[in-house]
Amino acid sequence: MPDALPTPDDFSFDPTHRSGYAALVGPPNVGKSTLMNALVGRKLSIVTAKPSTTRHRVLGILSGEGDAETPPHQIVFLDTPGIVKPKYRLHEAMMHAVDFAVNDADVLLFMVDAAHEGTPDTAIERIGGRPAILLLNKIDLMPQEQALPLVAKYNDLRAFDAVIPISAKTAFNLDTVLAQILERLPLGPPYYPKDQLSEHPERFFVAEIIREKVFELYRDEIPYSAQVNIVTYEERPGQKDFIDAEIVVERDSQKGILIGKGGSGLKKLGQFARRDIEGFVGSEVYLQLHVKARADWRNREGFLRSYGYDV
Ligand SMILES: Nc1nc2c(ncn2[C@@H]2O[C@H](COP(=O)(O)OP(=O)(O)OP(=O)(O)O)[C@@H](O)[C@H]2O)c(=O)[nH]1
Ligand SMILES: [Mg+2]
Repeated sequence: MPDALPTPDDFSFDPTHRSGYAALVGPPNVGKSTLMNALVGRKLSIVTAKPSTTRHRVLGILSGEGDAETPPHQIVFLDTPGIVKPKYRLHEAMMHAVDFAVNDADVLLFMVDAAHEGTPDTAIERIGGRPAILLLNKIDLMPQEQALPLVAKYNDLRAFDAVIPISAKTAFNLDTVLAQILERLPLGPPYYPKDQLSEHPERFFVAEIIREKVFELYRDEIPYSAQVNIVTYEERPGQKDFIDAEIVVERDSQKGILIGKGGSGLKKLGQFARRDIEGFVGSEVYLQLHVKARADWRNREGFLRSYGYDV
């Protein structure tokens, strides 16, 4: 006799438990990744002051046991790249990531920058009958008397189930965001163990941290021409983990700028990246960086695929 098969009871869950996907969608640089990190309570998705930082669908999981006001829940957030008109195959792949997230979503969270209002037509087109919440972010930058009419204006569109002014940065109104999501999330069991925060492998986060530093330390086209691949990630018992990462750029001239005089640029990049990687993985690491030029990789399907993009 094999071991007893699990009884249905082993799969039973609290019938008041709510679970589902909440996709964060909107223009570049409005604060989507900042919000997901704030809600999940861990920096899972990189954030920079430059637009088009996020390139993938980044998953962040928020689980709660519930209390008098809140049901037990698991919200799986899908952070997405800012919506752009594709200029490169890379952009097309990024927009696929947005579409996949939107398709999977039980609740859509559209975000705009409150100070740069635009008609969220691209948002409204994508709702498709599902619950949709509009978040007016960066409200901390705006006097209150300007914020209230803005909320009224978006409510008048009657396209969204709720319009919430928030600040992802100062955590203003995030409790309202959670309450509004939970109200619209289907009943169901958790999809992931309740202590899990994401599902990407460690090497994904490490590559993203290095890319964040490229965005912070370099200007113009360099951040946009750069791709980070983890070549080796070796856990070494009793020693620091060994990470070998390659940074791919598009031209030899960019390679030169990235490396800097006598390697000073790459050294600084490595120091900043290593500090954050160690904070993320919780132990010391040995980080080795090198740079390669791959002409026009942003338009080349083979490269994009091997770098993990959905083309
Ligand atoms: N003042 C203020 N700044 C914010 C707020 N939320 C985000 N930011 C800043 O806005 C910039 C962009 O934030 P991100 O979270 O990277 O924006 P995003 O929408 O994920 O951007 P993409 O990934 O490029 O689409 C960063 O400099 C953030 O610090 C906010 O509520 N208030
Ligand atoms: Mg982002």
